[in-house]
Amino acid sequence: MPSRMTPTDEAAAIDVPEPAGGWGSLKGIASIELSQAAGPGVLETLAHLNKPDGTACTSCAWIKPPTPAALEFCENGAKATLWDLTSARATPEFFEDHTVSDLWSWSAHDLEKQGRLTEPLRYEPATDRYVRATWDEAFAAIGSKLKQTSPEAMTFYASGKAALEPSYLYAIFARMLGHNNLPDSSNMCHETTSVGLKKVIGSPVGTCQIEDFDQCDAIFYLGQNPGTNSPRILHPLQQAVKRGCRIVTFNPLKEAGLVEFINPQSPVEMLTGKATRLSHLYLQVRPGGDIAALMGVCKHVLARADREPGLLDEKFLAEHTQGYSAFREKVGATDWPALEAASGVTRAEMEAAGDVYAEAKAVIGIYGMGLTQQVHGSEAIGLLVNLLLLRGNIGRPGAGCSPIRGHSNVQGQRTVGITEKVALAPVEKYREVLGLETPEQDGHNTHAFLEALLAGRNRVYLGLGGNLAMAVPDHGPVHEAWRQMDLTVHVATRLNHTHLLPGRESWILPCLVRSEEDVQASGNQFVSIEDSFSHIYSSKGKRTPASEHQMSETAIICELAKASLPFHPRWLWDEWRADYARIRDLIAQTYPDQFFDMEARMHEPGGFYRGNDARKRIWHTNSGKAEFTDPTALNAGPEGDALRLITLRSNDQFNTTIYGHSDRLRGLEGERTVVLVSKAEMARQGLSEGQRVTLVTAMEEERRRAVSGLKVVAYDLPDGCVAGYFPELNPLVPLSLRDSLSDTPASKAIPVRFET
Ligand SMILES: Nc1nc2c(c(=O)[nH]1)N[C@H]1C(S)=C(S)[C@@H](COP(=O)(O)OP(=O)(O)OC[C@H]3O[C@@H](n4cnc5c(=O)[nH]c(N)nc54)[C@H](O)[C@@H]3O)O[C@H]1N2
Ligand SMILES: Nc1nc2c(c(=O)[nH]1)N[C@H]1C(S)=C(S)[C@@H](COP(=O)(O)OP(=O)(O)OC[C@H]3O[C@@H](n4cnc5c(=O)[nH]c(N)nc54)[C@H](O)[C@@H]3O)O[C@H]1N2
Ligand SMILES: [Mo]
Repeated sequence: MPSRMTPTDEAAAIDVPEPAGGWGSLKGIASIELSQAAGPGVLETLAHLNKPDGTACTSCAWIKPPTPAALEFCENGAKATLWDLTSARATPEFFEDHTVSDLWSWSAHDLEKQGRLTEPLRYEPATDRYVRATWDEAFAAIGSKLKQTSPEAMTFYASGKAALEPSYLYAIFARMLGHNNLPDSSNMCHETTSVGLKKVIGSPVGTCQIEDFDQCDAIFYLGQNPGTNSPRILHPLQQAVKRGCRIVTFNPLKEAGLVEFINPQSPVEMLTGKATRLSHLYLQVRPGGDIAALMGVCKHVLARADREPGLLDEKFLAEHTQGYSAFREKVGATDWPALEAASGVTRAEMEAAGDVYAEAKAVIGIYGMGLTQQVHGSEAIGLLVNLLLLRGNIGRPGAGCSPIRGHSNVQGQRTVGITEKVALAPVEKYREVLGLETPEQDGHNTHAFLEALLAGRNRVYLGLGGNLAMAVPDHGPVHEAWRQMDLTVHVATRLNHTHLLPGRESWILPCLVRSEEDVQASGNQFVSIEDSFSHIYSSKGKRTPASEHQMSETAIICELAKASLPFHPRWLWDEWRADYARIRDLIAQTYPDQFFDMEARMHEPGGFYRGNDARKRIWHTNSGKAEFTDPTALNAGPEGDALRLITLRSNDQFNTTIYGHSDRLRGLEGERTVVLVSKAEMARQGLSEGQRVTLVTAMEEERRRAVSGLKVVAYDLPDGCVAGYFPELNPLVPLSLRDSLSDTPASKAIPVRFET
């Protein structure tokens, strides 16, 4: 039976500012290159990105393919790389001219624009300035403080960029000191996957491989914005569509990258401006509406199955799943009006999506932050898995579940031990290989760290990259508490606002970026990273470092550990620092099943695959089967009928790093302090375009959370929904609003109202 809406009818109705890719993306690269005045040789560096023996791009976690394109990078990758390789320098002299309080009032863009941090800096409270220090001073002072602090009062945060080698060492360093307080940027991102997907299929990561994209006939694409956040995905999506694969998108916003794409590497497409229509159906769900929308899709598939024997994979359902009948009953008992109300899409749309699903032999489910950053985010992921399970769409060619990760090594950091959960740490192997007794208490994830911080219990913070104080919810109280810590240490490449919340003692330790040459006692070093498909490959920097005083992340961790830990005959920090192959050897010994022979295998084109049992239909769940989710709510967001705010990224930012003030793919330019409102909502609220308004969090609470001075911009959004940028709107996100299973902050569907 054909779908009711044809691709052209549906997609043609969608009007977006400009296709993703194309000339616009090249202009984006050119403008940043000019404004940042990156040094000579940058084009050569870009040409090596994501090539075998080259540098793995730091921008996203999409694959480094075995047979790369001539230029295997996107606008974002180029921006991130050029931003790293700027010729601007934030030297100690710069800090002489500015107090920390003064710098606090600067914009994120202006802070980072000062360029690369060049020398270790110590905070001097008397002058409220960061001042030049030597590495020896830094390690001695930090080491002595760490020795005096009780382990449960310290937290070691990691942002998902650091490679496997420093990440592995960072995790054992924390445990050698006696704690598991190892929050990760993933706690604000795909933790919902690590916990929620694990619960239902026994795997904390996706099951697909790139070759599945050559074989699928439908892709369900939920809450991820590829044009802005992971443009290299657009190539396999385009190829799939050209083969006849149908993409069904669920997203409150009509994101340009999901509507159409011009391949910037295709001269014909560039010259003719001929874009490929990507989405066959585009369901503009309400924020959090995915649970209901997916239930609607399942309802239609189940109804068809009653008439079409063999439509469901009954054998798979019987052998491999649990909870199917309960889910079927729940779907039967939920009527269409309830699904329409909770999802914000019509029955006809859900049925059309159900037809695409039913008619596809192999289906991939893709998702991102639109699903994970919700109060019931793990249930929304569960519903996507429910849909896939109906026709056995996990664990066979062309099918599976494919979460799209953010930071380039965020998945890998978990793989090599950055986790607060003792059950996920390789406790036995640590004992055997390192003589390390892992502390028994689970540690802090990001949420628990913030609670400890607010209660005054966390005294020491060490950050391996990132900008945690700005990335988290509830800026006001968090920032106040941050300044009360005894010691804050930042291993960083550029200045950001978290550095400007010094504890009583504070240090900034400048490190190399991935594209820079890392020379240690045994010579030039490689590092390794893991992508969204669980492939591990090497990365080598070739550029001369920005400053002779910078150290690699690995070297900094080794020196900090030496300065703060007692001597142990098997803790060979000098040897590990001198030759990273020794660290890989430790990784291989600690995780022999996945990392055996790592040193040789990571150089294979495309890297080596760590494997995933769920792909083989072996389910490491409580029941030993793939588990159907019985949702507790129809909407993944919080209850109530307040307006729901989505916090978004533009293509001119990487998280809290703001390259510029353009959001080209959404046709928005010049300002980030905006709130996007539909014309209908503007009329209801009595707002006019360009007006400045205050947005407040609409929850019963002691504190009032507000952001003022936001410019009203008309934008095509579903009813009851507004949108604006992360991190500017983070003060509105209450700490309490988080996914119930994983603690991931609910940065989507935040209940808000206007105050004019
Ligand atoms: N240029 C650039 N690239 C990046 C980053 C960046 O900041 N800039 N950040 C990196 C990181 S760390 C990450 S995690 C990824 C993030 O990449 P994404 O997962 O794409 O995250 P977001 O940009 O937050 O956007 C999520 C999408 O979900 C949609 N959405 C919001 N609410 C809902 C909902 O209720 N349901 C559905 N179905 N959709 C919804 C939004 O409209 C948006 O299109 O990108 C990575 N890449
Ligand atoms: N409201 C809202 N909040 C969110 C989100 C959202 O969608 N909405 N998204 C969440 C998500 S998905 C994430 S991942 C987090 C991001 O949280 P983080 O990962 O903590 O933040 P980033 O902005 O990526 O960190 C940028 C800083 O990292 C440092 N840095 C850059 N490169 C390197 C490097 O190679 N090495 C080292 N050592 N340092 C480096 C620089 O100093 C830079 O200023 O934010 C989360 N917060
Ligand atoms: Mo992320």
